Amino acid sequence: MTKVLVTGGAGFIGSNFVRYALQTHADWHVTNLDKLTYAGRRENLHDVMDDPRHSFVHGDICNAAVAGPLVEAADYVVHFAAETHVDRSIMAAGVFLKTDVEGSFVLLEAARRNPKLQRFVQISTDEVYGSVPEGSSTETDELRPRNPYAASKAGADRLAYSYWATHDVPVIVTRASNNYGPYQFPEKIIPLFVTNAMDDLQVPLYGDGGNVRDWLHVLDHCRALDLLIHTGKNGEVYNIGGGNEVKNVDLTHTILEHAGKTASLIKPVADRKGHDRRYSLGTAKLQGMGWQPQVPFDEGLRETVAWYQANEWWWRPIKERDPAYKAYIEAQYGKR
Ligand code: NAD
Ligand code: TDX
Repeated sequence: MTKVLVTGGAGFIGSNFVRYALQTHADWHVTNLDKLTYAGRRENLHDVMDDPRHSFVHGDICNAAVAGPLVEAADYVVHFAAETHVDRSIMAAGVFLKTDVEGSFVLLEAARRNPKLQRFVQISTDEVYGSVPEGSSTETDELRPRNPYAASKAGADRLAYSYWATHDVPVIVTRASNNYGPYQFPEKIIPLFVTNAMDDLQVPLYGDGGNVRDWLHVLDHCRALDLLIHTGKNGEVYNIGGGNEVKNVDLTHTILEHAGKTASLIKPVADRKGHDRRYSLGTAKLQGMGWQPQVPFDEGLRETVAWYQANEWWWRPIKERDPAYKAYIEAQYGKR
């Protein structure tokens, strides 16, 4: 059995990756280390919790006593665990530095002690490039993060690289664009807007709605990671972009259409502080290795909207019964 340690595997992308990995690789045993923060939920793993090839460990990547032995036992580490929401990093950045930077440091230190480790995948993000007015970011571009989340991720991205350059830890760094799909926490634009629309609540569009994000289906992300784990080159950075650059205002109209609602639900609200105008990833490097995104955005978005419509059991408890979620929504958007 190949021993794979996934961190943050109870979150959005991590849980999709765990499911994908168990289905795709019969010879993988996945250990899933997750702190179960507000964003990490056992519900995300409901169909794989009892799989004998999946072991869930409830723990913190910052805790070396817990995380260290798991890293030391692994053949591959796929490190997703992070604080991930830009708006929360604008409200309070401390936990972003703690988890995203220090947590990565704890894992990398342990990786130094594991001579049989074959791959340490540092999951970074397109946000490390900062706002891109024109053209597309390539892997060698300067990093210009512009919000505390992005800066924390950039710190971890370069720290991971340094452990390859200095200590020969078999690190690859991946920078993906905005993911969408099932099990995304309803603070991010797509699940927030879909679930609000279903309840005829307004959808708060920041600024003029002209900001552009490049949408990547979460399963296309998983497939790219799988390819990179097997054929990537240590010390290298890989962009993973969906090639679907869409303005937020256009995305919002499409979501409302799919949800069977009208544009009257759109509520223009104050802009996000330091709001990056555009992200755009050049993906020639990954495409040269044989990867192409397989999910057309129209289809993927329609299916994703349908998933939230069909899975109210998954999101209603968060939106209706979690006091921390309600407090966050009020702090971010004001009282309804
Ligand atoms: P998420 O917020 O849905 O999940 C994060 C997970 O990490 C949760 O399960 C949470 O409990 C866990 N976690 C947080 N702190 C932890 C800690 N100290 N110890 C152990 N577990 C901890 O995030 P996501 O959207 O799935 O993102 C996963 C990764 O992908 C992150 O590293 C993020 O920066 C990166 N990324 C995300 C996107 C995107 O569009 N969502 C795009 C590019 C990169
Ligand atoms: O209520 C909202 N209204 C709105 O207009 C929210 C939540 C967002 N937006 C805008 C801001 C962004 O331009 O929508 C766009 C997408 O916002 P988010 O879903 O918060 O994602 P973003 O800030 O682009 O960051 C995401 O992609 C990169 C993930 O959250 C990060 O973890 C990832 O690294």
